[in-house]
Amino acid sequence: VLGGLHYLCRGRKKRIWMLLVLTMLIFLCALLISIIYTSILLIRSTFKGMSLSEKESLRDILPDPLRPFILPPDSPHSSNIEPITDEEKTEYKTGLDRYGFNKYKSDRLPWYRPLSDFRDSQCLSQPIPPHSELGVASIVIIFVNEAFSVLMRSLTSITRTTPSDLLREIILVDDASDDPTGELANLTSTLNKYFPSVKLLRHSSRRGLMRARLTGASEATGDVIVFLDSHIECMEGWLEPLLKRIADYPSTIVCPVIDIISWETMELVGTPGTLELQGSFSWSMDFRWRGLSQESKALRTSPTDAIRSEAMAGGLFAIRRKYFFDIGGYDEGMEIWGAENIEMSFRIWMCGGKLEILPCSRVAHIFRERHSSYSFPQGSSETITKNVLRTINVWMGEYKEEYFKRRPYNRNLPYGDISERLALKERLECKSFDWYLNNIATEMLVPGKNVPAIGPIKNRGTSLCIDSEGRTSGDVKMHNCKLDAPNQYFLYTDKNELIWDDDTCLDVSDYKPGTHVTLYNCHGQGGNQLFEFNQISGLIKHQISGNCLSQNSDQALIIEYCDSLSPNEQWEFEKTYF
Ligand code: LR7
Ligand code: MN
Repeated sequence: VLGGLHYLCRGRKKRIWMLLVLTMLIFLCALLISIIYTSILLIRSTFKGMSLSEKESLRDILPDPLRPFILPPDSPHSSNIEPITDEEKTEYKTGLDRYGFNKYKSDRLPWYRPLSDFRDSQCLSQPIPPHSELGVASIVIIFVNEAFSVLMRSLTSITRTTPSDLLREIILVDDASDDPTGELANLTSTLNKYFPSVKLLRHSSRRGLMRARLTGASEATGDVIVFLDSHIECMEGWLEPLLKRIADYPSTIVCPVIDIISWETMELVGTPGTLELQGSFSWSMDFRWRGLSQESKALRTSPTDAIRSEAMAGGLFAIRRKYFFDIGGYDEGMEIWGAENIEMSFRIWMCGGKLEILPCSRVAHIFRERHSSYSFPQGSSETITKNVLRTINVWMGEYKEEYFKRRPYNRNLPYGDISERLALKERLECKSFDWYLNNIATEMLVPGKNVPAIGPIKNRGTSLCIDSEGRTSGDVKMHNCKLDAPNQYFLYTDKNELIWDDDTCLDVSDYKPGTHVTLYNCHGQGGNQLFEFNQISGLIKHQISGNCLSQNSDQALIIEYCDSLSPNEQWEFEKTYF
């Protein structure tokens, strides 16, 4: 060989060439070996389920035991997301009846799905403080008979979107599910497999959502407790703004914006962009959303700023653990569901705290078709009424009469012993409900404040009264006057609206004399809903048409040419505050 080489490389030039070729050969060999080696590595790791690069990024988002390396199944069990066969249709129907949402579809959706980011773009450029300044959270989720796939999706979305160094623990409280479908039977083993660090506590009998949350809270060890419903999906970056705000203002309850997952499609249908709404309540003690008052608007300069909120929806919020207990936790005399959110809202504001919605934190929630996938052992309206009566008797003082105006038949129902809650109010030196109405819930309709006259509204000609008949649409009728009739309790506001049951307005959309007056959702835009009461003549003029309220022979409320001499156009309010 050497001889041959020597022969080939006889010339000086040839030798140099040969050297070059040899170097190239060696280099090529090395390259080939390294390519083969990396491919073997790649193939081996793909056999383990994922590629190297994927593995690296998963390690980034799943760094500790709360993010078990074995991921829950990500792909649908089945492609049949729409029920087709009779059997599938029955499964769809049973699911909807039992749970109030499309459980059929939920069972076929992956546990994890990325959600579109609805945050304002400015949220993304907010500086994120070092995690060590934020404190750690304990997430408490209570449930009773929750659909298994929905519960798993809630947990998966939390573990995917929550930085592990901000999470102390997830505590699940099973409020004595009797599990009629049997699908929760494997809950413990599934948790052990996919969510080994989730703590599961069980009540042996139903104790209701307030006491279930207290059970979870008393196990929590983090700086902050975050309460969530069991049918939610968190969006990227949801927790950091909540913790940041509490770190800055420790006696604050903060809520994420609640995006809507439709019960029908199970898709996210929340409104993108900035949501300029706050939580509030009606005088019949239902939670509702309300636009921001001028003062609340003035408190904000950027779409990322916190929204001051009169009340909270109740299911999703964060609070410093110590503060939660100091401020009175929940009223243990309340049962199952309802009013605890209003009670806590009053208490927080009146006893020195604050309640806010943070637009950069968003959590989606399944809004059911109808209420509850669980029973109310004492009956649903009895239970909710009891919770409401406890709330108003502890916190509202004389303003509880506004509730009884709307629900007179609930006045004498039993609501148990509230002395402990009254003592709490005393101990915390809480302010009055009057203070709350004047400083926080400033747009609630209050007779004598922004309501100069209240019904029943009596016609001098016929002595009949304007009556909504309990409806929120359709023509308005006249009935015999009754003092305690909620359907005749109309408020004449300082904005010149005639309002029944907080948000139904008298409305006239055709301006000809003889036109029927209808009930219509109050839009606050004036227009067809403005009336002017003249105390002296007794006329109530529909401003835009220039005609006056009257009644026809069919006992319907109509508009007519104004005639101050006609008794049918003269009206008397039950009480005025002019
Ligand atoms: O006896 C019970 N035991 C429970 O553990 C009854 C209920 N629960 C659980 C239940 O499984 C669920 O996880 O409590 C949680 C809340 O019950 P839901 O989902 O039936 O309530 P909701 O979403 O219909 O109602 C809202 O108002 C309630 C008032 O009592 C609670 O405050 C809910 O937490 C609250 N939910 C939200 O705020 C989410 C957004 C809704 C809006 C607007
Ligand atoms: Mn809910």
